[in-house]
Amino acid sequence: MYAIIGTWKMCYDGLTAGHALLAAGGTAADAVEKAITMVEDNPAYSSVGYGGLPARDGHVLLDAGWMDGETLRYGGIMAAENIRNPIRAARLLCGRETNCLLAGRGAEQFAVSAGLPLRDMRTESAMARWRETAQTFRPGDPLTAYRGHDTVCVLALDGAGRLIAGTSTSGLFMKEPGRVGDSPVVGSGFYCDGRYGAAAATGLGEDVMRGCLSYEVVSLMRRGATPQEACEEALRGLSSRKLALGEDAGSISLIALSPAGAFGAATTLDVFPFAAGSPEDVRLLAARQGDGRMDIRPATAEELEGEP
Ligand code: SD4
Repeated sequence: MYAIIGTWKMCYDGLTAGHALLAAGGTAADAVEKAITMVEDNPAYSSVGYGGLPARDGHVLLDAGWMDGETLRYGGIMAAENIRNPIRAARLLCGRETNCLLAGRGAEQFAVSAGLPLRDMRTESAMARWRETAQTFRPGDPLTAYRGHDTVCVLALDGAGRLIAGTSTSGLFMKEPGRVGDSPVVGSGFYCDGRYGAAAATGLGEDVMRGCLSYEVVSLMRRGATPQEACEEALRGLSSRKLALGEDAGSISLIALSPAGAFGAATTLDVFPFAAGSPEDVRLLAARQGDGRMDIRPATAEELEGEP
């Protein structure tokens, strides 16, 4: 058995390439790295890697995380610049006993010392958008996890039964320099325990971290929930608490994968597209608000319109 699942339509090509690696007997780690680097390298995606939208000061600040379900070790970089493939840095940092989560300058120095390629991550179109927005942006303006600004999260299970979780993002457009979202934060943006499953989150990181949502999903799976039940229950838990506090449910989507290759997804949005691959095929699906439960079916062309 092998399986792979990733967030948003933008992961589809990478997920297909990762799926081919798994089908050929490759490792979950190589499949996750392949899928995410393809998104990072594509300047068409304005929320991940090259072409990512900048922070308020015009710098593209990258967050990425990685976790190995066999060892429970993780790695990550946060608020780092000029690393062509943040996910490769996160993967290399996973396995260290200490110094496995590096911020800013330290992350960049690590990438150089590891021989990872550097790149100026600013594209003309991202900088044009930044210049235009910067004219009217005020420091108190709210940041939102709007459409088109989404984290790529990939979870994979290989034929040897190994589970891996990876995430990569340039965070929120116009974030404050130094702001870190959930994506490199273990337990919030991602979590992976080979005995119970893997989970990852996309959406407003500040909200995701309030519920340590990825850990919560895996913890529910440890207590017997299916990945689908776990995603829905974890999201319901945080949403109802937020509603009780007089807030709205916010913008959060979750994915999960079990050690048997079953997957789940849940969202507070109307529609959350994602891709999932099993030995049969790779499919573009969507989670939607159903009748008390999530409705998971193939994504329609209409639902995918305008999606990254
Ligand atoms: C963050 N979780 O930096 C990321 C952004 C995201 O959909 O996933 N947006 O908070």
